[in-house]
Amino acid sequence: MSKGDFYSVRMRASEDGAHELGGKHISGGELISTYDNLKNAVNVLLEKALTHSRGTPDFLQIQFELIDKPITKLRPLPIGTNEVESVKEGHSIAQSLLEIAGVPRKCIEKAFEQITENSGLRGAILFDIRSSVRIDNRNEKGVRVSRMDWLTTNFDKWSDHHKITPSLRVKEALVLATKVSQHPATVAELCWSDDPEYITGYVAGKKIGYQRITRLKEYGDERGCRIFFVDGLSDLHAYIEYLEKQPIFVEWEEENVT
Ligand code: WAQ
Ligand code: MG
Ligand code: MG
Ligand code: MG
Repeated sequence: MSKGDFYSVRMRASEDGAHELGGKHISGGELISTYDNLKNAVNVLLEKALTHSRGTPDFLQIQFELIDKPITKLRPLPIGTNEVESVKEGHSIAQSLLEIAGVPRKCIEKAFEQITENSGLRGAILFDIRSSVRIDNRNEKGVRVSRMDWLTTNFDKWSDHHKITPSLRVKEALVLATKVSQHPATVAELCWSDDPEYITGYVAGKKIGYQRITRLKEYGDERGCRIFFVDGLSDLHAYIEYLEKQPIFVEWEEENVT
């Protein structure tokens, strides 16, 4: 262990048994930590799982591992907020944004038809925009994006500048969306939480940035959604490798205001 080393720390928690034994997904989390901060990092993830609105976990796993690659820095996607009155209006705006981002109408319709059946996952599904079918072979697991973070001090400056109440949730979502959208094969992302009390979701993409939509599901609904719309995926394995393994730090610079 040397001074400049970073560690990937990951957590998953479920109820009524481990995920692989059919348990209900409660909470997951991933962050990057220095060696000296590991105790705190593990605690942040433990706290997240133990106080979760989806339930009380009876299975929890936290692991850390040394990151053996240089960490790429990315600027956060520009953020926008779309205020809507109803879920119906929210979905309609989400569909328009996906179309602007480059997802064909037919593919958007197909994806929305399958949202309910794909809602119990702990990861994301990959949806091909040409064939309009799900192409990851991860079943009820999905693909979990990992090895990404944003220093709290820098995130707090960003939140302050954008007049957004800082929260772990917004930080995690914008970090993930920034990492995912940066890959050339990603066309867009659609997301809303599986936490019953959180109804704001987003559509993200290179062209449109991170577009929050204030209502994408009803309060109390435990069905979430996370779909990555992808194009030109000749190498699915390399794409998933990027999502799971490429280390990313998001960093905002006040001068280049976005
Ligand atoms: N990698 C892949 N999929 C993930 C990951 C990940 N690291 N984390 C979560 N998911 C999937 C998984 O299927 C979850 O069920 C689903 O996404 C929702 O996750 O106000 O809180 O963490 O700007 O519940 C977006 C809006 C909040 C934030 C999204 O999602 C805002 C949210 P949650
Ligand atoms: Mg419970
Ligand atoms: Mg999350
Ligand atoms: Mg959740």
